[in-house]
Amino acid sequence: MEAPRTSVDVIVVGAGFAGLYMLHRARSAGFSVHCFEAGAGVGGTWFWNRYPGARCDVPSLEYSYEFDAQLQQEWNWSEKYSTQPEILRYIEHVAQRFDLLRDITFNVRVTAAVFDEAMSRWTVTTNSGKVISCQFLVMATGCLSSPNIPKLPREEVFNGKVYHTGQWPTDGVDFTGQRVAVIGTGSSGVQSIPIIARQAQHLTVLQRTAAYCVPARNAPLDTSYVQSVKDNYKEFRQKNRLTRAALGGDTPTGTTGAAVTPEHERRMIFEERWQRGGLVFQGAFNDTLTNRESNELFADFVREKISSIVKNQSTARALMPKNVFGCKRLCVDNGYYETFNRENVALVDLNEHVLEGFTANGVMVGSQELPVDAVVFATGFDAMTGALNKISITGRNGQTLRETWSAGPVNYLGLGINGFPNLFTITGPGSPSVLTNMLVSIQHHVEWITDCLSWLRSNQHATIEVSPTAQDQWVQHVNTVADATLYQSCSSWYLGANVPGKPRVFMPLPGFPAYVQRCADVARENYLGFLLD
Ligand code: N01
Repeated sequence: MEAPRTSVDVIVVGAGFAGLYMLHRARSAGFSVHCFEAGAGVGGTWFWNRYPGARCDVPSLEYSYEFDAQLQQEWNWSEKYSTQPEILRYIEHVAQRFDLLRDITFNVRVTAAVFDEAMSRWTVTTNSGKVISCQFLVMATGCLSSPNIPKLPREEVFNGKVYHTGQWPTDGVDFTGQRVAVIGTGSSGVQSIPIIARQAQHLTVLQRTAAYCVPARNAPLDTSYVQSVKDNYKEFRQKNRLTRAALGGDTPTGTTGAAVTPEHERRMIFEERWQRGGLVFQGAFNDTLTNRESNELFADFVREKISSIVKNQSTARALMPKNVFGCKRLCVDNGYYETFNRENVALVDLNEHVLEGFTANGVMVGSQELPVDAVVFATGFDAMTGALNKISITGRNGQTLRETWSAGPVNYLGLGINGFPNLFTITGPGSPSVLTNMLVSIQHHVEWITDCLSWLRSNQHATIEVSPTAQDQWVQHVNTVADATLYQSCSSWYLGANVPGKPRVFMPLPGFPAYVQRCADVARENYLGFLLD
């Protein structure tokens, strides 16, 4: 890496999938760019989340960049769902192939950014004391990158080891012969629990909310299938982009639940998707998240499956989710429910037994000591706003982002915020982001932002800023779309409800195709809703 200059056109914060592509795209468009990354390497989510069993729940052939035809033809994924090490190898390969490393500073965290109104530039400060100025600041800080670690009393007295899935040690952890407790049963817990169970002497799963899990049916990729996708990669990607979640275009969403009345037909549809595996299960009907009756059909089917897989029926009942199906992100598992048939695995329902804190030898649960050698927090993230709010960002008139978002995030298109000129957020709240295949949303945002920067340059505008009216209307629009769904019905990280004290606001926007159309219209109408200087 060359030493960063003191002034560049664009600073990108974060070197995950979003930051790397932003760096590549903006540099290719002729801007000088520098990227800061807190980790020691590229990869973002895939750099930090090295927990046992970490893999993507979007199929490998979809969870990859499409901007370079040769790259997508040459790269070969080994499994239907890629593991974390394989995805990390891919992203490292991309960084090298496009010569990105020379413009990235690693092991440095951006701590502050202040907009200088006289100069129309951002001054960015890092924890290494570096101060650098830029015209445009692009936050590629990730939606799930700020770990949520509950403060349990007396952690300091615990003699064992404590881990968080999102901050896993680079060298891995060997649980052989150990008694382990995993707290949390979202995607990270569901993926790591089967692997830890196979390694540890004993595993106790501490569950607060039971998750809906669908089998992944992971397998090595069939070469003739891969070739058929590669032969028509453009059409394959396009089909995916036209779905609500920008994924699974080969498995179209069904009709409404009510349209399929005979029970045996419904069961056939569910069973077929259950056997196929993966997130497309959710698309068996098209009103899963808008119609309670339809939703209950899904919920009942999964509960029945749990009852048939888990031998101990009391454990099976505790594993059966009670909330609305899909209002927390669906988990895609590899033998999760089966793990509870193992002799060395126990489930504790935290609704019945309160998790009181640590002791020297373990944790106190329901007034009883559970002796363990290691505790794994699979407790998720301060999603979507957490990483941005960690940085002190000051826009016009001394206005800070933390204050602006104190009642929940507000912005326009999930891309820009009133009072913060020339600041862009990739896959920010208010955009489909986490409700989609992230790679598709990331590429869409990076390309939209780069086109915008080029347009500003060609039209000699120094700044672009969201108008207050456009922002108000957009926030209203996101709320209206979310209110028409069942997403508000449970305490998910989509709502910030997993983090104590965080405002309860539904952050992402459902529906990718309509959103893409809106972004294109805005750009075509000379960035309608933005103020230009
Ligand atoms: O986090 P989560 P995650 N005491 O928030 C529990 C993506 N991802 O890291 O539901 C006890 O989903 C919490 O309970 P509750 C994916 O988008 C993708 O698993 O709040 N328990 C919950 O059970 C995913 O959705 C992949 O009641 C506490 C769990 O911890 C997102 O990241 C893999 C607690 C947290 O679940 C986040 O997933 C991994 C407390 N104080 C992640 N606080 C794939 O691609 C929280 N919990 C497959």
